[in-house]
Amino acid sequence: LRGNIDTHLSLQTPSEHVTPKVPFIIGVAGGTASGKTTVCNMIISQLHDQRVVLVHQDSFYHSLSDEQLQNVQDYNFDHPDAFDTGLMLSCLEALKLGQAVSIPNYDFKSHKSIEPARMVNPSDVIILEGILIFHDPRLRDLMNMKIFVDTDSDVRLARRIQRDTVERGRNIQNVLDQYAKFVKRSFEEFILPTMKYADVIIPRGADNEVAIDLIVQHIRTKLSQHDLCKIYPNVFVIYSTFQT
Ligand code: UZR
Ligand code: MG
Repeated sequence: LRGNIDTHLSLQTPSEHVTPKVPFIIGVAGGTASGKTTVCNMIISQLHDQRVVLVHQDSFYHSLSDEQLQNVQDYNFDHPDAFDTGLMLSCLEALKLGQAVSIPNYDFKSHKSIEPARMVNPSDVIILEGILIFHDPRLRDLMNMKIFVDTDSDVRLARRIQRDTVERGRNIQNVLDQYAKFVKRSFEEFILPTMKYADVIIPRGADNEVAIDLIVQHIRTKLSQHDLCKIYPNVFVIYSTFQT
C-alpha cells in the first residue's frame, strides 16, 4: 500500500485537500530540422482528449535592430543569446501557475516580433520545443519530461534547405552559407551537449512511432496520477498516519 500511494502523491501536501492540476511540462529539443515540430504535433494529436499547448522557442527570438538587419548574414541565430530567455522563462512560469500568457509572434522574414502577440490559455500539458531549450538550467528545471530528437545531420541539412527555400524565403546559397558559418558549429558547441539532459532520446525523429507511443503512454500515466489526487484528496492523510 505504502509503495503504491507514495508514487501517486508526491505533489500533494497534507494541508491541501483538492490540489489544482499543475500542468505537465515537456521539453522537445534537437538540431535544426530534426523533426521537433512534427514530433510535438504527433504527441498532441495522440493527446486529443487533453488540453495541450505548444510553445516554440523561435517565438522568443530577439527582434533585430536596423544595423543588425543590414548585416543579417553575420547574425548568429543559433547562439543562446539570440533568444530572450528571461521572457520565455517568465511565460513558462506563469503557465505553470495556471495563468494565461501572451507569447510574442516572431516573423522569420523580417526577423522581428510582429503584432498581434498570441494569447495562450492555461492547459494540462505544455510542450516547449526549440533548438536550445535545454541550455538554460532554469528552463530545464521547469520541465517534467525532456525529449531530444536525434536525427542525422545530412537528413537535417536536406530538410533545412527545402524548408528555408519554400517557407522562409531564402535561396539555396544563403542556406548553405549560414549552415557552414553558424548552424553546424552552434549545433556542436551548444545543442549537442544538451542531449545529456534528456530523459528520452528519439532516434530518427518523427519516423519513430514506437518512441512516440511510449512517450504518450507515460504522459497519460502522469496525468491520471494528477486525477487520482483530485478524486481521493484525503489519501495523503491516511498515508501519513501509516508512516508514524
Ligand atoms: P528550427 N532562423 C532563421 O533562419 N531566421 C531567423 O530569423 C531566426 C532563426 C533559424 C535559425 C535556426 N538559424 O537554425 C533555426 N539560422 O531557425 C531554428 N540561421 O529553427 O528549430 O525550426 O530549425
Ligand atoms: Mg521548428
